[in-house]
Amino acid sequence: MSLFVNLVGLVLMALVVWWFWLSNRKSTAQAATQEATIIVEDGVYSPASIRANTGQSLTLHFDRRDPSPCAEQVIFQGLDTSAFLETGKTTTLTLDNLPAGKHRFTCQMQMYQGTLIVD
Ligand SMILES: [Cu+2]
Repeated sequence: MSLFVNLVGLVLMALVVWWFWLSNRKSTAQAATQEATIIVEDGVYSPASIRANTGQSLTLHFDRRDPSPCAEQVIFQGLDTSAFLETGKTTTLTLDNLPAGKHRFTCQMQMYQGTLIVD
């Protein structure tokens, strides 16, 4: 009887792990891209998360709609890349030969925050 209870417990644990892993995978699943448009407005980048493939290039079009000075620059931490964005215009930025990892991109005051996931 206790063996049966243990088995049921194990199966339930396996189910929980499987369920958690599955739902986790669903929420983080994002297709890798080579080109994306990011709207800069109201203190947020939309989308704020971009996924790309290691070693490939990525072209980003920043559509700045926020006139405040806060939004004027985008900086890719650790990638040595930054750009000035003109209000009401789209600024295109191309990143080549992407290194694997999670790279943050922010405005100069780090109020706008985004993540570039390269894998
Ligand atoms: Cu800012």
